[in-house]
Amino acid sequence: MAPPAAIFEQATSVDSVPLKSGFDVKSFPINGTRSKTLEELAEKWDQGFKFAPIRESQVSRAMTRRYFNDLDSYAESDIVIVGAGSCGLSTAYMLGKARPDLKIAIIEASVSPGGGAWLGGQLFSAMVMRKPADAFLTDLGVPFEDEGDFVVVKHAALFTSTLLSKVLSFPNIKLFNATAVEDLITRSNGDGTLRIAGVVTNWTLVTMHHDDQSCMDPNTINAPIVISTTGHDGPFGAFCVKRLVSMQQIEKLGGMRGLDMNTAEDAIVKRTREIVPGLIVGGMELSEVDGANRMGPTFGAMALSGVKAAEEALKVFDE
Ligand code: 48N
Repeated sequence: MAPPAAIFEQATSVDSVPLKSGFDVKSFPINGTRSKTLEELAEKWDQGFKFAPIRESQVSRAMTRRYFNDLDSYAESDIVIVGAGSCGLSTAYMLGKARPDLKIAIIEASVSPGGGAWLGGQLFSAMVMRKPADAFLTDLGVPFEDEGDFVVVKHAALFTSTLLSKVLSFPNIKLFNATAVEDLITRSNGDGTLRIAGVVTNWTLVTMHHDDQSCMDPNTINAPIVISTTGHDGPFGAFCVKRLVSMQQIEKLGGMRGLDMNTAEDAIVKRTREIVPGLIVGGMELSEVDGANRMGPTFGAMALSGVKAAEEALKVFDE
């Protein structure tokens, strides 16, 4: 029997599908691929199909009990990652694999994590990564087409959704999305400099409306290491490095420079580092600190900056 796709290749519409002789319509994919359980269900739609009974409060308690247990547990985290874009998620993936003993909280302002990595560039689907970042894709299990000096993932969402699913599957990682970091917890080193000791958080919608409401105090998460990957400048972007400037811990931002792929990607990966004690910066947020060039629609530096940021963090825990 010819595979269904091959049949549809010749079709101009479903009605005119030139069914190959011997094609058994009843074996059409939907019937051929449903699991046994779903298959059994399908026979019951009209014979008393019903969901199991529930009381609304059971749903509420199932969500809130878990969420508040997580808030309680991650109030003291080992590492906080600010920003779940391609760099932050790559960092989390490397840390989750390397150190299942560490408690890692990811704080993401948007409801949907992934940052700018759902499309390749100018709304085009394919994602380009320059070698040697293909090694990260291989480690992650994301298929790509090899074009010599670079590789192409057929859809950026395939990379980001695979990375996100792997990160969320680690038992020691918790994603708090729709939650913004709106300040940093600091400790004085006694010489005018500060060490970062955690983050100050609020629901993102609250953070966005501090100016038009009475005070809505935040929550906190203590952690000896914060890794900030909040992207280049924008409404929320480059948050932690901007805060370092306003706390006089760094003099000023270098400001992201114009697009130069060859310069930008090497610089971002090589300079991923601890900017002040307790705060590691990676990804495009770094371009705002050092005045690095931007690279535009190529993502290898985001993945490998994440690999490097994880290494920098583990140096602290391996000491
Ligand atoms: O994707 P981004 O913006 O940042 P990166 O560094 O992970 O990846 C950057 C990459 O997408 C590019 O910009 C590409 C390579 N283009 C380069 C170029 O030349 O244009 O993700 C940052 C994430 C976002 O999801 C934000 O919502 C989040 O960080 N975020 C925050 N989350 C919590 N608290 C905050 N204060 C905050 N600020 C940003």
